[in-house]
Amino acid sequence: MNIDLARGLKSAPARDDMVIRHDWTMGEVTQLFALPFADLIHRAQTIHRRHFDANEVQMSTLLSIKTGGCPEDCGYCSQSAHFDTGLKATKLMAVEEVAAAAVQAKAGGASRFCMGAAWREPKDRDIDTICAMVKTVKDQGLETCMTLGMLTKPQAERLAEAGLDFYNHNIDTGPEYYAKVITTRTMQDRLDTLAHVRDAGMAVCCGGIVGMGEGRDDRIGMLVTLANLPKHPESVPINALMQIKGTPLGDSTPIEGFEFVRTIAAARIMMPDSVVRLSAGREHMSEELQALCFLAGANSIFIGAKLLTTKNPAKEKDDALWSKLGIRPMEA
Ligand code: SAM
Ligand code: DTB
Ligand code: SF4
Repeated sequence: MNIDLARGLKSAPARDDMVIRHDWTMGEVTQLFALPFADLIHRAQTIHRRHFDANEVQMSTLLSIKTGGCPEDCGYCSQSAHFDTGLKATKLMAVEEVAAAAVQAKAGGASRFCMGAAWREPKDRDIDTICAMVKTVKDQGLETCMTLGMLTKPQAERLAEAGLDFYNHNIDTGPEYYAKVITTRTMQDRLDTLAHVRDAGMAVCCGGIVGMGEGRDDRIGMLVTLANLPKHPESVPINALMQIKGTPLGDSTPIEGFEFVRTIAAARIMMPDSVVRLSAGREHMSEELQALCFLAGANSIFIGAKLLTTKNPAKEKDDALWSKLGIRPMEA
């Protein structure tokens, strides 16, 4: 194997791309982002092919099991009670409704079923119902993922015992920009929850959002924080902001396409063993931009026409794209 060829450029950081690292610096990742586009993609694709089948994409479906009325003030979110977004709040869904949605998700080609609740944190009295949801989804032969807000250690242990495979809890942005986005909980609160999830033995799904008015340094800060965790998240969702009218970030300047692809490529290079998810935002992306994201090392997506409260491409449109690109679903 020709490592120099894989690096592609003399100005690339002189560290071995074969090693899984947890000591990334802002300076090194700034250099990565500044590479000529072809060199960056070549390096990301080379690493991608060492760790994954480059034509396989992991496919998850999302279900909002409790929508709206959330006490947190995340400036991007349709579900925060702090902003008037016109969203109707609901109670926690019944286990049978979740089971029916899981059957549909499986039929639609998903291998993982992700359940999201608009909570700051689950109440202990809801945990039995949540665990019953995990069991019923697993019975369909699907992997399970939940995103319910912050967890205590005992709550994380209960979810792990119930068989929950993944827990999603995003850091959302870089440390410097964080307070401009959320004031009701800190980055450290999030890192504490991630530690409870890890200690309980579940796989971690953790990433963030771009296109919230942050700078490249903030995107780099987010990736450095993720890649320097004691263990890389198994799944790293990179969401392009779905702009929501009525939220403070609803009028943010959308991220430029090549900058989004660079963010995906850097995530792939920094976390070679992780599945990188081209997460929210596909609805507004061209087929060509999505293809560039896959070339840059994205290998996971949400399928199904709805994310939590916003749109995602329809199955027919996605199936046509997979066929044009020769993409196959990754088995669980
Ligand atoms: N309430 C829980 C929490 O925030 O911890 C779980 C659900 S929350 C909707 C999960 C993640 O979805 C957020 O952390 C954020 O990264 C992402 N998200 C929410 N709204 C979004 C939007 N409008 N565009 C892109 N990503 C979004
Ligand atoms: C993640 O990183 N993205 C998903 C999932 N984790 C829970 C959520 C995207 C939400 C997009 C906005 C909405 O549909 O409300
Ligand atoms: Fe609530 Fe989660 Fe939305 Fe923040 S992202 S307002 S915690 S639902």
